[in-house]
Amino acid sequence: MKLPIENRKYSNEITEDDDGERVNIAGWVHEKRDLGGVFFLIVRDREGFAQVTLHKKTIGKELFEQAKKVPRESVVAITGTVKGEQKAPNGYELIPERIEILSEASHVLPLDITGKVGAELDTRLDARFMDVRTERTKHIFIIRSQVLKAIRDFLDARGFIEINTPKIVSAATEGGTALFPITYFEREAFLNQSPQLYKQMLIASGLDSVFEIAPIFRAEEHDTTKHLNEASSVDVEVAFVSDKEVMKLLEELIASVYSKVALYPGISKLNLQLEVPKVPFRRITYDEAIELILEAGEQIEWGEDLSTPAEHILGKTIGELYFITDWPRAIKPFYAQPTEGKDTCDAFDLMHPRLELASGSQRVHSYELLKENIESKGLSAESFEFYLNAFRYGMPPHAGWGLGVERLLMSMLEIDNVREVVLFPRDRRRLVP
Ligand code: AMO
Repeated sequence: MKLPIENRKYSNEITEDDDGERVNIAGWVHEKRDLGGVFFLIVRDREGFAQVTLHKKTIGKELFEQAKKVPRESVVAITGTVKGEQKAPNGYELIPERIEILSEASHVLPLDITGKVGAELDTRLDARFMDVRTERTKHIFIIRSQVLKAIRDFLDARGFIEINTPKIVSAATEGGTALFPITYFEREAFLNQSPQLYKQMLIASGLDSVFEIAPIFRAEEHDTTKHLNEASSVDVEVAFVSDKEVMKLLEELIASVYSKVALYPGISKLNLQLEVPKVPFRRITYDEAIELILEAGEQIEWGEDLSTPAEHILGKTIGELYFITDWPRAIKPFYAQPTEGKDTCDAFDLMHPRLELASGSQRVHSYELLKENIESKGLSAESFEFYLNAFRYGMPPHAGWGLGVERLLMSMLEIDNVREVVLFPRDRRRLVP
């Protein structure tokens, strides 16, 4: 067989109307069925399944034996003639004249692809290349690709410019969550926790509305179903607007992504009825959130961050996507704009009833205030000089947010563990594959 395989067709590109045509297909041997006089090979490709039918009487002995022997999950290329067959997938079967084994699979497979035998998530992640061959996992990653495209299309239509900022950095941005130190020649450097400082500096560049979709690294020690050590974040920063405008942008983006994904036929493979959330989402203040949590009998003091049980109480009470606004200054980063005359700031979190999806804020754009805020958090203004400089020569007021791609996907697809929506997740124990 010459490569590339000439005029290769996906299984769903062939129909009963092609009856009598000679076609080439290629894929994995999904199943073998032996009915004595007839032997079926079910070949799988990205788009579905094709049934290859071998009648013992009419097909050459050599071909018949070859088909029987090929191990499941081997990669084959098949040339054959299409025959309309209502009982077969896509309404046709293929009568082969040539079966070429391009790669023979070992007999004992690490996973069952047909879905008849379930496997633990760890086993699936260890053999991820194979796990993606299963229908459910494949559709999760096709949807992930569609979500990213929907986000880019949405922001592009609103005049945003896509940026790329460094992932090897010299300073922390998100305080509380720890950094991964790396050796950078003679100096210490870190993997970036967020493109926060860079996206803000680009507001001083005049690019006006910018976004980035890129990895963020968090040295989270805890092993939970919603934390990764390497996650993907959609970061947005907009000049000359307030937190209110970027909250509106965020809810409209979420609704737009849901409505795009809802049209995807593969959604049925996940047994989902996707409901597009209505905008505007509900907004509650941090104070109101505290009241609801206390009313439900959970302990919390004003000024504390919300624990997971507290988030769940709110989620149960509210039951849909919502924003929490007006956070205490002390638990939000130095770049959030303080609310005048109060100990709160103009920051918000976007919450799904199960977990936090995004955070954002109006940013401090005054050089003096920013410097003061950095110092009041116990950080050295000197190590932020490269960032502070951008505030000294003309910095527009601005606002923005960061949205976790995996959090959005897992909540939208009703998936319990965040690792399911990352091809090769990184957590405390997992560094390979
Ligand atoms: P924050 O730290 O809240 O804000 O992060 C933004 C969003 O990123 C996602 N996220 C994570 N997802 C999986 N695993 C993790 N360990 C993890 N950490 C964060 C969450 C979270 O809501 N600079 C600000 C954003 C801004 O103000 O523009 C920031 O990074 O969905």
